[in-house]
Amino acid sequence: MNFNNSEQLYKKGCEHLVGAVNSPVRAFASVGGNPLFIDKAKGAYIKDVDGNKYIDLVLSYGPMILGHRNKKVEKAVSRALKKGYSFGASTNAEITLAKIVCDAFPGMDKVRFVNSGTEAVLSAIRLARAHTNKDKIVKFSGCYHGHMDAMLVAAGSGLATLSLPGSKGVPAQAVENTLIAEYNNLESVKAHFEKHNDIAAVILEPVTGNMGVVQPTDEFIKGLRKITKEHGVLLICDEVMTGFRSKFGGAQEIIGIEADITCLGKVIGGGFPVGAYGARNEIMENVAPLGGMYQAGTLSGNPIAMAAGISTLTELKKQNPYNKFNVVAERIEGFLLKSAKKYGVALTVNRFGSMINPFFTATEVKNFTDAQTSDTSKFAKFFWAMIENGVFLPPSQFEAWFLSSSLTIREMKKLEIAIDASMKLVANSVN
Ligand code: HOZ
Repeated sequence: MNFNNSEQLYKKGCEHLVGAVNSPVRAFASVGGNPLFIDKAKGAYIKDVDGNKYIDLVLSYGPMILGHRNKKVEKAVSRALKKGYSFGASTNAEITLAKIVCDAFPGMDKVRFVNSGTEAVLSAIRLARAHTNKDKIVKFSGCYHGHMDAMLVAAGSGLATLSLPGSKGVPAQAVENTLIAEYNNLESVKAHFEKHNDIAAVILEPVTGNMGVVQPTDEFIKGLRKITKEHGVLLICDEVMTGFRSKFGGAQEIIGIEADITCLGKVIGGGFPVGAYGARNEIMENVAPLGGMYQAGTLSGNPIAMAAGISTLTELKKQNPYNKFNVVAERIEGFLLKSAKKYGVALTVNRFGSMINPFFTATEVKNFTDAQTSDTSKFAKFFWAMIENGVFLPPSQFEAWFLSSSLTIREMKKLEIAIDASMKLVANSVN
């Protein structure tokens, strides 16, 4: 496979971009080599600037749930473009998307659109503090909630990929109200509740994607909902990845809980920059202009992004691909486990709906400590072998693979062959 054009763009990109990327996970730092530069994508496939074509399991880290350039979304975006790109004033499209989102989440009467998942979380945390008049936030190690200062502690995603415990440039005061607990360990939360009476909220990815895919046990998630209610502490579900992806009503619909505040992003923008946070009226009424919690944005509710979101969610509801996702993910899990067994590679596979990923460890992965037992050098070899076999994966052991409704039996056959060849290479290069 030839990557000459990507190599050249990488060198050129390094002159004026940091590491030639605009987000560190894209830098291939933990798998070695230089990032691929993308030319275009369609359906289940993505093509790099050297003309190499891959089945895309990155899907822009989640948003492209219908595959790339869905015809209906393209039409809706083109129509919106003809009317203007940004107005700095309200539009009917915002009301339409707000209704679709609030109807999907029973715990949400009102929603505020922002431009990214990071913005959604930082606003949700401010809102929780405004509503409770308390400051502390309980966060779980391995959960990633974007790059606001207070959440860059024991975070997954890029920090885990780069093996960074936290970020430079975050003042100690910015994280002194962040309390860290262990995912799937209710006792670790109770310990904080016993010690502190100024906790505003507990935030979590109800199913994680940023330390790889990890599901909560029923006891953990139901217990968390119960004790937060008992203590008058808000439960914030960061469903930036899982919202509309696991199910139309997010992971909450599957695991049977209702958050006090839900954060969304990715799928709700259909590939355009959108985030959102929403809650019951009594909570959202704290937000300006109704209340005294300030949060704003020039491009928030951007008409093009709203059009993409409305058409993506409308099409998603029509396709209802959630059963298909389970079947496809189960088959991919089967391919991974079968080839790992065949070649004697220790492997654990976690999946939830259309999110799946293998951990190169024999340990069952229930939290960040378990996830970190993965052999990341094996993942790096697997990653490049998959590239050579025409599959684009996130360049990190700790990022979920995403499925789109564009995958067909044809891609499944290719995936089976690619996984088998890549696992063989991992086994051979280790032994
Ligand atoms: N936050 C996304 C999922 N971990 C990845 C996007 C990025 O960091 O580039």
